[in-house]
Amino acid sequence: MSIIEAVEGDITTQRTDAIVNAANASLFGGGGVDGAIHAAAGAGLLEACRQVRHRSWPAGLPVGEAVATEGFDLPARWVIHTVGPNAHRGQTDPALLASCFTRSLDVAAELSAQSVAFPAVSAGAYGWAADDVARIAVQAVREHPKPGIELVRLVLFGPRLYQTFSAALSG
Ligand code: AR6
Repeated sequence: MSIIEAVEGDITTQRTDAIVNAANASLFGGGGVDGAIHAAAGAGLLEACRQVRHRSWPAGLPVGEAVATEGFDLPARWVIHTVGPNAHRGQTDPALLASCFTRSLDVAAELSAQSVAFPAVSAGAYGWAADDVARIAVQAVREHPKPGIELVRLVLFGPRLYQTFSAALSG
């Protein structure tokens, strides 16, 4: 039985085995949580992402897919990169967003991670409404078998997002 919790905070400081990055298809960094993770992890993360592209995803990581690198200078051992659907490009299918959470948990389980922290994937630059992200994230995490994963922590940037996710978790 895993614990699923919401906290307000910065995902880059989380001491979970893995943190999830709301990346873009290039995996070469960006703004928002992606920029914060790359800044905190150091240059090794970008180099590892380049290797992932070269070896596994030469055309870029598809929306709803997830892939892991080491965490380099982060407290977390692993970064699991996922690409959320971009509402501004008409990517509004909830299954795509649910897949980000499901596939990230698949990857975490493959790594034998016992704890995983997620940001609110697609709730920033990619334009999804926070309450939709919260509902879809909570449902996807609850429904996943989470083998070996004891803790899933949803890390929300700011009090409003934290309240939105707390409400979804208590529903
Ligand atoms: N810790 C936790 N959450 C954060 C942090 C942080 N340090 N910084 C921002 N957030 P976004 P997206 C929240 O835009 O919508 C990037 O440029 C933020 O408040 O980071 O999936 C990528 O390269 C929001 O609630 O991700 C892509 O191009 C949530 O993280 C694109 O943005 C997600 O916002 C991805 O857009």
